[in-house]
Amino acid sequence: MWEGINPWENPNITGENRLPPHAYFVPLSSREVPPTRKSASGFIDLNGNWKFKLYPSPFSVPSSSITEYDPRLNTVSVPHMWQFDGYGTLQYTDEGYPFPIDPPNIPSQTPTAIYQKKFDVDGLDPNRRYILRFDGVESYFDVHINGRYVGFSKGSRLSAEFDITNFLLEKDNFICVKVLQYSDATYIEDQDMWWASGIFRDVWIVSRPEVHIFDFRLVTSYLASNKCDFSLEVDLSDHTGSLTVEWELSDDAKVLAKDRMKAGKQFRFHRILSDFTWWNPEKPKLYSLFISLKHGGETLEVIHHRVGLRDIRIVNGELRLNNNYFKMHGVNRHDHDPKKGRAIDIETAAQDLLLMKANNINSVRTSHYPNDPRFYELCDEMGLLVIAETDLESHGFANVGELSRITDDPDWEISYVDRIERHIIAQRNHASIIMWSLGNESGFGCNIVSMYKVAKGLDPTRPVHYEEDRNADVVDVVSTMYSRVSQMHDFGEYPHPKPRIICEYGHAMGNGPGGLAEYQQVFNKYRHIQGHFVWEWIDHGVESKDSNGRIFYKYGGDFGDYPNNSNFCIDGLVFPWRTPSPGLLEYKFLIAPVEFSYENGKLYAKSRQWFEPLEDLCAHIELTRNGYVVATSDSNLNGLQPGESILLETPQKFELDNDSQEEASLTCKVFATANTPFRKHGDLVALSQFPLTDYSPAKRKNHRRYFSCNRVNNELIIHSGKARYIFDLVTGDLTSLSIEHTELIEQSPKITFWHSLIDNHQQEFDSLWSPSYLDVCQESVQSVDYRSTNNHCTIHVKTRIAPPSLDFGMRCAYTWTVHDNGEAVVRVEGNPYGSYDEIIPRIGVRLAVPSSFQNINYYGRGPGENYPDSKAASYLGRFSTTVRELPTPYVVPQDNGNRGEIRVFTLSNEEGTKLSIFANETPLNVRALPYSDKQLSEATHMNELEEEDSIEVNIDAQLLGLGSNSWGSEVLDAYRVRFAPFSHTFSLQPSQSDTEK
Ligand code: IPT
Repeated sequence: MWEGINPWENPNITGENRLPPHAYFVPLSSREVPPTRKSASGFIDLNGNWKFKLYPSPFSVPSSSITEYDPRLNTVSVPHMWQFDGYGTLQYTDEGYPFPIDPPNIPSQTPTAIYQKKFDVDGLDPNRRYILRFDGVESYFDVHINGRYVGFSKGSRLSAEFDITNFLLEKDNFICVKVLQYSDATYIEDQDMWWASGIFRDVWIVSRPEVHIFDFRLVTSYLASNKCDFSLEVDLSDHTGSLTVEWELSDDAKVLAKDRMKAGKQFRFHRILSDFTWWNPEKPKLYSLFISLKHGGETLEVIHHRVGLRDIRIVNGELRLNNNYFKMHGVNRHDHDPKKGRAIDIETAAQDLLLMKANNINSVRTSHYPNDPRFYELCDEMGLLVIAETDLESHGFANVGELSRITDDPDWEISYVDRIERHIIAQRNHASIIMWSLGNESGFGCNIVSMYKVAKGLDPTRPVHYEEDRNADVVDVVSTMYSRVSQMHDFGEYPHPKPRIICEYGHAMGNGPGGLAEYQQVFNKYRHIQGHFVWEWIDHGVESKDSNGRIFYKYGGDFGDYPNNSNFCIDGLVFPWRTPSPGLLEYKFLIAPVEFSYENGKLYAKSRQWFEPLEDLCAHIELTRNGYVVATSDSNLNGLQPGESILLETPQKFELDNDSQEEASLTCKVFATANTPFRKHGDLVALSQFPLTDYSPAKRKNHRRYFSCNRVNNELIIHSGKARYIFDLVTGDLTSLSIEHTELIEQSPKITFWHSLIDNHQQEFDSLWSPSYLDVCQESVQSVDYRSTNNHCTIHVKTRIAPPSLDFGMRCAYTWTVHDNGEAVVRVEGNPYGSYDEIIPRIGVRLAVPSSFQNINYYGRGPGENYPDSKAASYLGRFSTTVRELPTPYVVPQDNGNRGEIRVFTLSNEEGTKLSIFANETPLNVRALPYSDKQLSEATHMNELEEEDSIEVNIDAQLLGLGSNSWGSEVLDAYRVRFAPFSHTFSLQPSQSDTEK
């Protein structure tokens, strides 16, 4: 042990007795055994139960912990993070360190855990080496076996191995691992995520022959479309004259290459392959490589690796895969499980990757640290391009205005370089990894330059990424974060000599992101932009149960943690329970492999794949008339080459009667026609719609009925057929709307500019809305008049809507016209006064109906939630749903559930009584939720929402887009709503099933 300085406060040493890094593989006894961890030679699984005790400080751990197994300690199940098991406290910060900045020192009171376990080594063989392997321990740990110190390691998300041969007994071995929550390494492990610690990935032992395969390295390069240069280097752990290395590259059909060589320590092989299939993300063809170590005829050891033959390089400032231009449609992914944090199991990680593929995503950035080594095998197999980032982020120094403090300090060079070295050496044989990333948000300085040099030395073949080398002076790819659409446009228009990506954008916090379509147009337009990665994949919510047994998800501050960044970690495209949010569906259809265009009556489908012809896809085109499908046609898309377009057959044309006020559109859907690992037959893969006519309001029944209008005291009672409207002539409110004694209105329509704040509008709230009290505007009625004839009655209500304490507001008017067909046309108007002319969340009305009106039928954009700047996953059609199904369960309650471009939205009860909301001059945005906007505003977690006795309906003529300004793009101008003069109408029509006939 290092004397004097605590090893956990010394960045000059990252480990002791840790074996040098090598490629990740599983040593096997022969080619016949399955190539899995469990069948590794001498495999001992040290996952599972360990004795555990948490101390407040490394200095309070008794020395007996290392020498004496204590069966009375609590049991935990490894891998785990102890804070998720109820020990210590979870804390969430985006960038702030949880302790005072004083590198390399950490608090003396750093929580420290003791893990103890007993294990046997059946058939302990003195002629073999026993290797103990940790795939991830956070942050510092030291290992002791049978009371003797083995070594220590840092680098939480990098694997560490120790040769423990000389420590082992056949029976009853005692291993003790001491883990510190923080160490000097914490200063460079400051990613935006939960502070949590423990042995969070697998722990296992394998045994190896005395001389064994220590490492191997393969490089595959493009020579011509059918020629690949394949080179393989194999290193043994020691020099030998008698051992043979033999290898074979094959698939089920044939052997592509094989060779053998005797004697030596390092073996180099080289082949030109022909008649093979290249690996790419669209067809991730893999071959099996077996490397055997032999002594005479006896096999000592075999390792197996799945090889993708592929070449990545930069040609004329462009990234090319197998000499092919491509774009990365990606996401940033953290390891997160709502019950286990970063101790996510590999099956769940695989589920993430399948879900990405199912949503047309072809790339993933492992933000901001290496994953379980098997993660890259899954990416090879499923076909995902990986930006493989190493475990480095010193973001907390930004809080003291010196982001680069240790990044530019040579005293930290060893620590920095160690992280890229161990990462690259472990993962460099994977086809899926097409770029290394030196880390995230650590400023710039000499240590980045050293990392780059080491990276290039270890792997000259792959480009290196690091976003904070802002102009790519050193690294190979120029990258930015959260650049706005206009800036991306400029980047595309005036290309940098190096290929460009945007490594983070589209901050998916809460409801959103909006504005992805505009980004995608720019990405698609410019060759120079080769990748875009949405921030981020999953919400980091922590699953909890309330006293009523309802599940909800906690975030920063919910554990009494302070300081914290609240729900800034709830910013994923998938919910913590791993189902897609509307944001993921939006992204899916923007990056779909098929793009439709409709010009001069001709419909084209274009393949947006980069490498392979389309396969197992069929276009299904629907001709709709007033939202009803009237004709369809199907076209096989198989065989369409990358970038190629075909003219599609469209459904038989029908004659549009120009006077009939009918709407027609072509809805283009692409369906999967076969089951694949990530798609089921019938899955919707791409979606577009082209209107064939202009907007026209939906038609309604126009039967004239019995009509009367009477004033009784301060009430105006209007009968129109079976419908009865009652207006209060003092307040101007519609106090009752009934049909055959069934009440339809619980709350009169009220002009509103507000809805429950969505996370992506927080900055507008802080800078504009909160100081203007826009959320607590008051309405004051100024006059109520009415006029009636024998077939209609008009009620005119003048009000003023304005915030308290300030002197601006809106002079408003409601004009109700109740007709003798039962319909009420409502016009709402407003004229602002005073100084406020900024953006606002909406202009519309809010009303409420009784909770029995659960059924919803609408003609508008569906089937899912959509907002003006997030509508790629929806199309104009007729849809049915219920009030209970309409809301989207955001972890932090906020406005949701909107359906745009509504022509008619009908709520009905079980008896068939209906209230229809019709659009007139322009289509509407409508949402109907089982709880009030007030509840949505006040609730901080999803379990707090309670269904109410009424259903609140927002009817908006104008609705602010979502944007992604919780950390990114403001709402684009086209989707802004201003506090400006307005005039809109909609209609209410009560009816009963039978009266419709
Ligand atoms: C950027 C970080 O790289 C990422 O980890 C995450 O924190 C994201 O922002 C916001 O959710 S950097 C930015 C916060 C300066």
